[in-house]
Amino acid sequence: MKPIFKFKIAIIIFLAILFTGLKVWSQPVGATISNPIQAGTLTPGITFSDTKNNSPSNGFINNIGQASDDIYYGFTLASNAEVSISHCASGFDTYMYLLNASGSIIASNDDLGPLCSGLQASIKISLAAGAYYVVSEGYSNNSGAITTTLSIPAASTEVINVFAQQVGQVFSSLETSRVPFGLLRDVAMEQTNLDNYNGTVLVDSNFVSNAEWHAIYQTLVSASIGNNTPDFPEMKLIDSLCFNERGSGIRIKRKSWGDLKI
Ligand SMILES: [Ca+2]
Ligand SMILES: [Ca+2]
Repeated sequence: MKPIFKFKIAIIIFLAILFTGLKVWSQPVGATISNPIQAGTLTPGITFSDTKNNSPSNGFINNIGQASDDIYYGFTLASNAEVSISHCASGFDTYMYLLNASGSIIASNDDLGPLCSGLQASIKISLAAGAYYVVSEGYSNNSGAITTTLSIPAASTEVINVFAQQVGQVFSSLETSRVPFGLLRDVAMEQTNLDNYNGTVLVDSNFVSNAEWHAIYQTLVSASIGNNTPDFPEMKLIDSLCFNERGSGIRIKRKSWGDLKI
């Protein structure tokens, strides 16, 4: 073989290795079960949502199920829960698989699942605590933007309802509209002793920890009674608006409603 041919062959081999290496290296997160998009440990009442396009040009590859490229998500359950997984917000015919920690398929859906009315896939299933994977892809070889959402129900709803029913029976004869400010401490699910924060004990600061503040606020929310109750924003909204504005413990500054003194 002439030296020039050897040189050409070496170049071709080098380019082939380089191309293959780049292809593997350029696979996006979510292309394989070993490198899934992490949804983390699902939080009760909080929806995880992510949109990715499984078009072949985006580098997700076809490992499982339909002929289209797969997008892998990983999530964990801290305890047993009913998990809702949906593609409802996607704009084309999708398909979905739910895998256990070993990668075995434990559920799948094409159309008309429990959460979506059309060609978008969805699954609603009770699962034990542990790690799972969701595969989002298109039916057959369809591709496009797929919005995958994961959620578990708010954990405290049932407890609050039971508590509210019992309190409602106790105070059924109370004329709630006459309760000043719509707050009655006797009906509250007290998560802290409010007397510790009534201002009668003078201290050099009214600083409370994040956990104490949550306990105070949630106690006040649960003291709501009647139809003249103030509008309490959800705790997560309070968190997002308040704590990034919180000063040195002198007061809590709210973006929309002025200062809240406690
Ligand atoms: Ca596939
Ligand atoms: Ca479908």
